[in-house]
Amino acid sequence: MGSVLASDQLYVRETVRQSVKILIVGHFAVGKTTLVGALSEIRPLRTEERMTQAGEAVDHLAGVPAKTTTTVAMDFGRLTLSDDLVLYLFGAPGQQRFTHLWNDLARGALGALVLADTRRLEESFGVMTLLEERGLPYAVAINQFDDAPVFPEEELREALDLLPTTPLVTCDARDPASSASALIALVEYLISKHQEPA
Ligand SMILES: Nc1nc2c(ncn2[C@@H]2O[C@H](COP(=O)(O)OP(=O)(O)OP(=O)(O)O)[C@@H](O)[C@H]2O)c(=O)[nH]1
Ligand SMILES: [Mg+2]
Repeated sequence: MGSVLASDQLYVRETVRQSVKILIVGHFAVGKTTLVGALSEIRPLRTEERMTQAGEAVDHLAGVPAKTTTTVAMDFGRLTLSDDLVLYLFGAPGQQRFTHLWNDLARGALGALVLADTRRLEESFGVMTLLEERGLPYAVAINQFDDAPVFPEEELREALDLLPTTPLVTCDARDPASSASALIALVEYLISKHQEPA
């Protein structure tokens, strides 16, 4: 952070032919801002606000006691995935009180990466429902926190009630390579859906 970006990273490459809007979604404190920050080749735009005691009753800090801020509107970043494809990443807040923002954020998006935490899997249903209501395809990435339980894939699929075709991967949102693999799983899924006969 704070480093001067090389100009070839600051501007979109001339070879880029396709730009795609992707949503990064998930419940409170699941690691959305961290993932966009780890992946973005430009300084990510953030809308963090300090959390106050008033929010304690609504935003549960179990498992993330060091958290002092929360996203109040969106995260934004950019990732050039190949010579001709650039992804624009929009992190959308998952708390119910922010769902009105979704109508704007979801417009024009091709798909979403749903981040989930195995300590609070049931909290992922809200965002998955919002995506399904909007017909947006998604992949699920478990953000593996150090002290969170690890479950076999089949159990996770069942607990999250995923369709057999929905990609499910594990990532560390702090790690750019791992986060990029999760996004690539989503993009490959979106491409395969696009190529399906109608
Ligand atoms: N151990 C560990 N901590 C992580 C990981 N990802 C995020 N964190 C931490 O978890 C906390 C929450 O991360 P954020 O990126 O702010 O989560 P968020 O989903 O943007 O949160 P809201 O915008 O408030 O909903 C931060 O303190 C991160 O440093 C991870 O993969 N492993
Ligand atoms: Mg955030």
